[in-house]
Amino acid sequence: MKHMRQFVFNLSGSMPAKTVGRPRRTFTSAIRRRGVTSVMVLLMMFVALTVMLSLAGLAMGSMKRSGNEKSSMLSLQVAQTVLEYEVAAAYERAKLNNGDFEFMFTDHSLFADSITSGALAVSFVEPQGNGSYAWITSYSLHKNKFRSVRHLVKSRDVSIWNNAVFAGTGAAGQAINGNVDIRGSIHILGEGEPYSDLNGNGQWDDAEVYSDDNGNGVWDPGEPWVDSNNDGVWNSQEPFQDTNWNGLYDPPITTTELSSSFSGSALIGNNYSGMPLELENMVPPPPIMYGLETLEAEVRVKHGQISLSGTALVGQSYDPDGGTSKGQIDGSYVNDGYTGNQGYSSVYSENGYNKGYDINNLDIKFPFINGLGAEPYVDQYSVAWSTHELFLDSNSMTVPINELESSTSAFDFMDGLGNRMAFIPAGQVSSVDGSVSTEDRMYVEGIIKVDGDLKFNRNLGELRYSGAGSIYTTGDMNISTSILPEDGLIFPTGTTLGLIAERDMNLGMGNGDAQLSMVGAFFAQGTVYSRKQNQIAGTFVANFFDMGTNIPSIYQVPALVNNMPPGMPGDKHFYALKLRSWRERKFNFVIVP
Ligand SMILES: [Ca+2]
Ligand SMILES: [Ca+2]
Ligand SMILES: [Ca+2]
Ligand SMILES: [Ca+2]
Repeated sequence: MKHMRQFVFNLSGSMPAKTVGRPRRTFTSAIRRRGVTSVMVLLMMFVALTVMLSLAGLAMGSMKRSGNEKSSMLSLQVAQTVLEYEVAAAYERAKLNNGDFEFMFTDHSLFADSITSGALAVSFVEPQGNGSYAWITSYSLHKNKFRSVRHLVKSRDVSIWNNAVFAGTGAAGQAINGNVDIRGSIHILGEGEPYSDLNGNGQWDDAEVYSDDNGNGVWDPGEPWVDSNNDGVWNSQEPFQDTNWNGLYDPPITTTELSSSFSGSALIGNNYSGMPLELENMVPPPPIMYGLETLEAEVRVKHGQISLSGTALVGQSYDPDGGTSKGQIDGSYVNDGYTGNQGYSSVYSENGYNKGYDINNLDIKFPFINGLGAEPYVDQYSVAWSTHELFLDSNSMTVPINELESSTSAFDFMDGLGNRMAFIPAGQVSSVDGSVSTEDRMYVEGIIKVDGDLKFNRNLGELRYSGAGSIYTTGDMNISTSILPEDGLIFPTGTTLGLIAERDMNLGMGNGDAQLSMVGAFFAQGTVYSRKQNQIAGTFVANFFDMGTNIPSIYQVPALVNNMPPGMPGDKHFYALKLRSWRERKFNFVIVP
């Protein structure tokens, strides 16, 4: 305004020369010739001139302002670019730090100058709470214009083993069948059985229909056939991995099919409310966030719907345990939504019920041990194995045991790789540490392989374990007894046990089996079958789940994902990055150059 006013004043000073010089036949000179020159006329001229000169002043002022705005905009662009760069960098660093952000100050001025000459920029990463959140802030200065923007970011561990239940294939027969009480996260892919797409059409193809004229059960050249794909040749069935052993290819779950169906008192919960005390004392307490115990439960379904009927719930409407445990789940990402006679009205999630699957970019697949769909496995020493089976076979010790029962004699097998398995019947002195216990005990260290099936007989009563190991069977794992840490040991930090079945895992399926209590990490390439009201702490990873009608409970142990038993399939870490908010920071000061 100051400049404009001066401008108007200076030009106004020349007005008399213009108006009192050589008379011209203009509107004003005509008036003068008529002798009616007056203050009124001068005033009109002054007003007209002032309006014109003011317009000119405005135009020049806005040119100057647009220069300032351009600098400010460039400064904002630098701040935003630096912010995006730092978010990506902080995410990469967090991946190497169990997903937690670390404090970081970075001078980005060289980078900023390359974006806009003369710009300066810095950034801060400020972790919040337990480190899974952080404010990331950038500051930039360009030609006296200061701008700052920030993101609140969250890293979320979406690893396969950071769930109570992870289901791979799924099928029209449902990935999870039957009622179950799940505390913690679930992740269902529902991708269908893996297959070789020989004709490259993106789907599994059965053999083309033919007329078996010579009755030998196979197509022979010359026998008529229906060329479904019009390639001029008869196509055989595309090979597939029959993960549920039903003799059929199970396709991906469609958008209108169920991935899981919950009714009765089924629950996907975010807390340990109602957990048997015996189990709760064997695992660390859940983390506390904002004053509430929470399992940070999220529900993810890539393909298929979740059916909720009766009193079945996803999350709870209130915080149980007198308001000390979190009721709502942290997030629901069910791509095809909820159905059933209650549907989404029984979903209590912080992000509502209608968010789709959110981590397609991570391309998480079911960790097949072998066969079609098996991927290379990188072990803890960064050695890559073409399949997980090859890793297990090369790093395990095979024991000549297919059943553990009360009459099994004490044994203690070990090899030069640090693998060891001992069985210590009740009342006998342990060959591992010399102790005596009234329970049947098992010590597992490293990776133990069993050819064929392994059965844990119910006459063991409870089997108590110590050590840090995994047992891998090339057949089924049949569990008819409770399997728990030894007294005083906490899973998974004081002791840890992984059970790996190349085929199915059967829990309490034997005639006369009682309900089981178990703590561990459980993997089945086929199906996990559960009967009885089993109480289990840990994680199940399998292609299918058949939970029956007796409502087993599965309590996720959040510490497991960072304290895994050795050699478990799918123990690679995946972290998702979430941008929770963006805002520009305003400051009440001016930079003086
Ligand atoms: Ca095909
Ligand atoms: Ca034939
Ligand atoms: Ca064909
Ligand atoms: Ca099948």
